[in-house]
Amino acid sequence: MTAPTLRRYLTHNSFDPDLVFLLEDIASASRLIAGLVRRGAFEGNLGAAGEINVQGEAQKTLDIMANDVFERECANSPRLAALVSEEVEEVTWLKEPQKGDYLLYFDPLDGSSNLDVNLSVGSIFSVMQVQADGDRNVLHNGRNQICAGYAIYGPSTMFVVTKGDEVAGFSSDPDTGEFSLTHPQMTVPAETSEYAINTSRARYWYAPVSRYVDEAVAGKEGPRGRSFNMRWTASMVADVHRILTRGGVFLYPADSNNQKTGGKLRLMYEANPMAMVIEAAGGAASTGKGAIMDVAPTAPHQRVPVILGSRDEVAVLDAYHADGADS
Ligand code: P6P
Repeated sequence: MTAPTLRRYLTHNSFDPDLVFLLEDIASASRLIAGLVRRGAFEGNLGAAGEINVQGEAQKTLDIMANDVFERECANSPRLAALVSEEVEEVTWLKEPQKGDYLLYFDPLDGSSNLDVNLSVGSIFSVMQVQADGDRNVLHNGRNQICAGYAIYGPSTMFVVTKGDEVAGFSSDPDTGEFSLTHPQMTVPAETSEYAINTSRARYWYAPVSRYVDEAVAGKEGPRGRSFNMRWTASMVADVHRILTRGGVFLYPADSNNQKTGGKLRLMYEANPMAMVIEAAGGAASTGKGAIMDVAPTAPHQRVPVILGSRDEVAVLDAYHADGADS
């Protein structure tokens, strides 16, 4: 029995037909971006674009190219009303919004600082719907996502998608590009002894995060009574994919150096979609003060604290946040 293709899986798992078209367009964009990343060095595209994006970050040439690929591949998707891209300040309206039309939020190339050192990067996407004819509001909380997922451009290219009930992982055949189901029903183990955080920011951490990391470093002799491992790839997609595959907890928390923004990662096209994937896989996704998907958005590019992964470890961090002062 050959593994089902992405289209067969989507059509056999009650994805709305127009949503199947959109997800296939996103998968096509991912396939093309994988090629751009793979050929980056040959085509001289690994460097900076010389522009600063709405995030105040130096754009890589491939950031802009990946964004253009998403726009081109998805622009004609039936019922797609708007695009919200990390790389574009304004919302791009493709049609007059009608109730039920799709809203696509995406980070076209996440972790692009890893490109010139040949480490895994990815694309992240989230889909919600227009709530009423003519409604141009794109600020809906994460519980309204009808599906979400990511592509990871690593040793293999994978496409991971959920509509909230289960998480399916598809691998791209290097010869044909076809995505086939290789990781059905991906689940996050509830327990873990592996955490991911940028420890160079330790001096900025608030007490709950410092306490968690100190106890993990203390290992068997410490209050947790066991050894922990640490991984940090500076590519959210790669860290989340590892956690989805073998468990772990990922932290990009609020700290005294990101007080103004409340975190680094963006709610609409990084935190929300990854939270939907992780929760659908049995994990948890928190800001430290509540579930990420319960955050009421106030701006398309707003940032939030992110603590996600194995349910039991996120619960420990939530408990420490409930105890500890955040200042
Ligand atoms: P830092 C990549 O720029 C990104 O948005 C995420 O993919 C990643 O988890 C994080 O930022 C890395 O941030 O501060 O460690 O470079």
